[in-house]
Amino acid sequence: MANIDIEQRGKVAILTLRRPDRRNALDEATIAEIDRFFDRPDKAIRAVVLQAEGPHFCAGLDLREHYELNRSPVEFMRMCQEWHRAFDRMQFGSIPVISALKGAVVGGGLELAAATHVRVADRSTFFALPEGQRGVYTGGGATVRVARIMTPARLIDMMIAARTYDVQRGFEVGLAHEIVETGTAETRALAIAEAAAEHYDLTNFGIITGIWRVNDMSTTDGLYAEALMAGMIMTNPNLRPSLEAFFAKAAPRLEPKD
Ligand code: 1HE
Repeated sequence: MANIDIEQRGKVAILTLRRPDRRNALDEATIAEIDRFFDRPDKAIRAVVLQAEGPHFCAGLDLREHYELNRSPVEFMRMCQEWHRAFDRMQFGSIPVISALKGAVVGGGLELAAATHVRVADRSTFFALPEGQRGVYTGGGATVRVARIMTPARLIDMMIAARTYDVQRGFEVGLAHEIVETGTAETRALAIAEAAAEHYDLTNFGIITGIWRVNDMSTTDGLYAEALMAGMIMTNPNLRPSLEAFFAKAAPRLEPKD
């Protein structure tokens, strides 16, 4: 792929956005590459790291391409649907995706990050939706995904009051799940991905495909769906060795850590 580098390391695929000259802005080709990867990932892949070249994670929609294509409303709406399809495949694809954030995570870059399941951010990270200031509008799912993470009220405030959140503020509202020293987000994301790749695949399936969907349902439907998923997972024969390790006090101890 031209815009995304894909490296497979055991059960983990490392996807690297590689348009640093444009601050990894998302053009049509990059979205198509993301879509293609998440449409049919290799069966051996059990977790993904999403990272970026250069000092910034992603500057959002490629504004130059947008300017040059001079899209009609329908063309732009179709483009948004392509973004939604690619990001949905990532969010609901049953494989954990760990993003390594740094520098700008803005506009469509924040929309991309919001479709990942674990967000590790180094201290250089900042989050913004400069849509109000630039007279543009989110089209890659922020009004749904980012709103759900940090509340619709904060999303509106961020866009109207043109706020840029530093990494600490982003962490406090759920945009980042962990803050690490500058330059180390990729290493930490890889460690999380390698551990997640060892989870039972059915458990990861339930976590990734189930939890957001259940939260779109009524209480009754959600609890029913949870019981169905739990019935599949909790009766899986693979669970028995894990419980036996716990009884033998051979399982990792739960203790507070990041
Ligand atoms: C770009 C883009 C881009 C940089 N599209 N080319 N997103 C934005 O409004 C963010 C726009 N970008 C920025 O605010 C800044 O570039 C950054 C804060 C991300 C980085 O600043 P800096 O000083 O490191 O870089 P720079 O000098 O601003 O940019 C370097 C080059 O990248 C420059 O090109 P050059 O030819 O002059 O070297 C920039 O033009 C280019 N560049 N960002 C195209 N986004 C589905 S809708 C989603 C809604 C949106 O995402 S709207 C976009 C929001």
